[in-house]
Amino acid sequence: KAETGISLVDLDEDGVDRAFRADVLKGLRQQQKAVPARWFYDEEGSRLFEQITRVAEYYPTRAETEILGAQGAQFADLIGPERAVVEFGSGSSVKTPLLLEAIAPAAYVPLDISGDFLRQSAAALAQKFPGLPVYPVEADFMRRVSLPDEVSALAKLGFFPGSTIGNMVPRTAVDLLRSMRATLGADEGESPMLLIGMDLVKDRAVLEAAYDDAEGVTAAFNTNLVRRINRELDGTIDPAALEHSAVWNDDLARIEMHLRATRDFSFEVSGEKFSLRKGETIHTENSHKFTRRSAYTLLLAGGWTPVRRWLDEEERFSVILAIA
Ligand code: AVJ
Repeated sequence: KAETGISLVDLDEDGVDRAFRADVLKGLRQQQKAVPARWFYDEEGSRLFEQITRVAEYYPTRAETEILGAQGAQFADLIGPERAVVEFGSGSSVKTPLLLEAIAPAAYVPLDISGDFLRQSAAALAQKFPGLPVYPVEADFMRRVSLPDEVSALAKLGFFPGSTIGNMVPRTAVDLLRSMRATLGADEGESPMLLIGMDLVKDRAVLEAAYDDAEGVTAAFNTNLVRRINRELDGTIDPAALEHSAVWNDDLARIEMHLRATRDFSFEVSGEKFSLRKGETIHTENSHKFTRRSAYTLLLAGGWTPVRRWLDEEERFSVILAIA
């Protein structure tokens, strides 16, 4: 069952996403210019991300998929078949089926702010798992979400793969983990569980290569943000004046992606004037990496107690099961 509801995307009279414009203008007014990473994912950005997951240097998707494929029997043991799986995000066509096959849950509830994408992937999954009730919910999962009545009596398993938690600074990540507790009913009935992918700290060269592949797919993904700003927000940014940069920040244990000005230049976005000096950057993404302890500390701060942790064969990526 998938009903069309009111879109959560707030468009102005010209069809421009107000939140996108507000985030971009606010970010460009800062001393260190920045645009939140969530705005990468327009149609072209989502296509480029898919392509990133297939480049040789970008190991996280392959490593996590390996874990999900290899540990199904243990997931089934620890999680059981009685829960509703609540996925934070629309679900990937590869990882989600691995989990659903392994535990054969009572229901599947994907949550996503983008209704079109959500309904598409929910329909594909419902086809692949004919006996499985699927209840897509169009919602911003950064806040507490009301789940459908059909799953109110079931215990929940939250699923948050991809190390997407790593795109948030710790304060935001803790807020999200606490919202997940509330969404999954931590204070009602049986304690919810959470299965979460968290990428690991490793050799700097391996990390930097994963975010600056030789084919230039990640560079294109980064620069696509500028093309989106130009198209949707009347931007006049010359994409050729910006170069992709991916650098490991060792103090904060994260890869930072920036777009760096190769010369001084000025530009406009939505009629507002901005300028960059040669060498200045627009910060476009953080991708935090974790150790066993830093992952556990973050989860505990968000109200989740780690139960079990799995790694891929090469020990590049972790999947952690936690309980509220
Ligand atoms: C899917 C958001 C986790 O941070 O590794 C890939 C996005 N950015 N290459 C990541 C991404 C550049 C990815 N996440």
